[in-house]
Amino acid sequence: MRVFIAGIDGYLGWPLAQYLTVRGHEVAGLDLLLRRQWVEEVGSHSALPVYSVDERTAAFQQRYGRALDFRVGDLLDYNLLRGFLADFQPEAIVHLGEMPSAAYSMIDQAHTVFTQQNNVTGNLNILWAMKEVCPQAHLVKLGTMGEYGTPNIDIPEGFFEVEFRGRKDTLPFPKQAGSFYHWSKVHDSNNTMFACKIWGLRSTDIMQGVVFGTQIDEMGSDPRLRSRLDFDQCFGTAINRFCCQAVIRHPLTLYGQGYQKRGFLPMRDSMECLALAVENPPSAGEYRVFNQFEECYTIEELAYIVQRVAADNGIDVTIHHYDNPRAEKDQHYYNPDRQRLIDLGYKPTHDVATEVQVMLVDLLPHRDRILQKKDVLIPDIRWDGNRRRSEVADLPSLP
Ligand code: USQ
Repeated sequence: MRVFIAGIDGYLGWPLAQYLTVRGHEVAGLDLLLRRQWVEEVGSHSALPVYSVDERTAAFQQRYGRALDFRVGDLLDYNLLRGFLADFQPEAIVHLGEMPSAAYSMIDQAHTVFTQQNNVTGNLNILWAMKEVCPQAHLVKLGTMGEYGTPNIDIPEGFFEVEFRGRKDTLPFPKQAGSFYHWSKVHDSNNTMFACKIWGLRSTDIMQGVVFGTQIDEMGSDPRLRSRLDFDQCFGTAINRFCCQAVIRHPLTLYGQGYQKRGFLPMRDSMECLALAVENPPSAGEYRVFNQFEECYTIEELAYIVQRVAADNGIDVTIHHYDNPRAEKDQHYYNPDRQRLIDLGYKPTHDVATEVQVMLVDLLPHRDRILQKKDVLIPDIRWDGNRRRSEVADLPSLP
């Protein structure tokens, strides 16, 4: 299939271009390279070196024997996007081209507005361009499990049957997002659902959990083909941060008690799930939702896994509870469904420890890069709007 990736330079976009190519698809993509700038803006850099677009595409050509149509450009430039899609005529569009950080969206008014304008407008541009130049294409839209929040009931895949005052209907499951970033994804979901209804577009909205990992097998050992791996408070996700902290023996930063539960999945599972979605499109006019994660864990459970695997590698690392900069429930019920991808053939790996071992081996040679920027490990962006570094909290000591 011809697959267009919006956000082809990103943490997931770059490996996905390779994964889909190996599966025989023809890939093209657009990226404004903003992720590189945002990470720099928050005072950090990727733990794994990130190569220039020319270096990345040269390595791609060498390994996969074909050129990659990777263009630097903005999704907010409608004519550029529309023209690219009109030329390429994708059968699928994977939309990974958004600002992905909850903390970044909470910095101040300007970052909130930027996040929502960038994300919502970019997605609307894709929907309009699809309608105008490739209405048969399938939009695989990256949403987030964080759209649902943490309700005190099970979380279905997008829709649920409700009975109210004696009448029944199947309705979108209520969204209770936890940051302005997560709300931008809710707005995208609503706009996408509406566009499918009125224009007959087809879309899979992926409610993805927190992704972790440094590599997929397809990349081989060429460092130019590796993805980035962030560890700052904005763009580093929990397990990625914990692994970077472990290799420099920085205490693992649990926010609050650490009982927050989320769905997590390794990068390799994320690739498989996205490919399964691409290769099994819905019918015209259908908007469907997949919850995409491997398993649910508390943050504390994950910190223990990283601590144990680090110890197996001769690295002793402690775990500290920091006062939580976010407004989120610490103890809560969490039971989301994830059946649809399994029905399409997804086999969850259930092995965080094996993946963490791979990550530690990949990160150890870059210890000095992480050490250079270790100040970004303690969060100071707070959901109450008052910027202040989190301190080690007076919480029950660990067993
Ligand atoms: N957390 C810690 N310590 C840390 C970092 C995070 O305890 O050092 C906790 C947070 O308080 C939160 C949980 O770990 O409860 C997850 O935080 P995260 O930073 O790993 O992930 P999050 O901010 O939720 O966002 C990430 C991606 C986002 C994606 C989302 C999926 O950045 O793009 O949408 O995961 S989900 O969490 O399911 O909404």
